[in-house]
Amino acid sequence: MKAQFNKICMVGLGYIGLPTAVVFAVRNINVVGLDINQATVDRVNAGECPIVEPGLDEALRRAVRSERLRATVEPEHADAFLIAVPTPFLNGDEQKIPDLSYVEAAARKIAPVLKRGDLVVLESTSPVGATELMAGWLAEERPDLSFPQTHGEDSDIRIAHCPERILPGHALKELVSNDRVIGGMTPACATLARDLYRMVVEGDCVETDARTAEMAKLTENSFRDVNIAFANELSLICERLGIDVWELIRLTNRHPRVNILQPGPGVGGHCIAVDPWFIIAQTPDLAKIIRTARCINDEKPSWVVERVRAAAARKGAGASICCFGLSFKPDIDDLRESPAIEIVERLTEEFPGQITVVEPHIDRLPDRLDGKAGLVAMRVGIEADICVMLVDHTEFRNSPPPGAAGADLIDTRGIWTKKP
Ligand code: SAJ
Repeated sequence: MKAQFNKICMVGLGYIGLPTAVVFAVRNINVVGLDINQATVDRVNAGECPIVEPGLDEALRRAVRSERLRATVEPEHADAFLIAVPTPFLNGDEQKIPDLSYVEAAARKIAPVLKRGDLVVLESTSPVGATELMAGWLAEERPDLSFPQTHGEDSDIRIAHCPERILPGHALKELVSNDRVIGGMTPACATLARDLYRMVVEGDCVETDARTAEMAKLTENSFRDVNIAFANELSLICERLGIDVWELIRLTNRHPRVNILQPGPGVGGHCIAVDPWFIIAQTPDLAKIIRTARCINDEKPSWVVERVRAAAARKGAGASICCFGLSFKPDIDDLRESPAIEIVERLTEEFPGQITVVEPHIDRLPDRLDGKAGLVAMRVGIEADICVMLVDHTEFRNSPPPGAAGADLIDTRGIWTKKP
């Protein structure tokens, strides 16, 4: 079996696939990006970056100019196929069950161009067993080739799961420096996938089986979710007991074996609030802490709204309310699945005409808030009767707390209440 990768096909040119394709291409590996969206393909081929990620613009331009990277909507031959397509919930958010239809569509799409010796890697965050399902879909399409589930180490096609673990905003660096968990359907599958990743990864590439690799990714994000939920629960308890939770955490974290994360207005983004449900869906009777943590974090926006409601009652009718920050975490412009947006939207319904927002990373409010709230400059926002800190952007951290006489400050990030 060859370990020679002359050409790689990246399936899905989104937040993970595109930076991954670029990282391989700038290291002089031929990459073809396969996507279902013609507009994305056209933009990539024009050297234009369709997503916001520091440094990606320039690297993409270089990759396309050097002819190492191009994009297409039609599958073509390659030596390795890396699949990074969405794995959302089935039927939207109602049922928290993973939807593998994009993975299935991607597998069936590349199946016709597979040839003996090829490697197929699933990178999408997936429930345990998804890699085996993918192998099944490929085998259905290509009865002329052998696959690891039936032929083990003698299979024509090698299959592995290698979950991405990059932090949005640090993609180009983390794609290279992070360790990778490489789960093969057989040991030979893992070894071949490791050879591929070693071409660009400077961290360790650790081999395991596919199911463990799937669970590793879900575990990492569930670990973070559970730990944020612990901090969020503490913030509720401390509020009731009249204790500053931020000071409490700073003090307890001085213990050599305690490291509590930070409370906030809730957990946003597309990963940490989603991936734990993949574990819960498969083992609902066992995943008790994981489920409880999800619920605690999902309920936090309601708690923030309740606190604003109480402040508004104190201030009297028509009090002006300014919310600081909309993105799902600091110093980015990514508003998707942001608890701050959920909070602001609920406040605009309850207090129409009274809400303004300060968000230095955007020029206009998202459609769902358009016409319901005003986007204002910081100097205007700090004059509000009630100021609600939702996202601890550096710009906010570096500014003094709002100073309007008698203003009510609701600080979900602990940057206005910090003691020296
Ligand atoms: N948050 C808190 N308190 C904290 C830390 C985070 O409330 O102490 C909130 C943030 O404000 C945000 C949410 O959690 O709303 C998630 O932010 P994050 O920075 O923890 O994580 P993501 O979603 O940007 O990226 C995560 C990362 N996973 C882990 O750190 C275990 C990243 O490495 C993964 O690649 C990514 O999910 C993914 O794609 O799965």
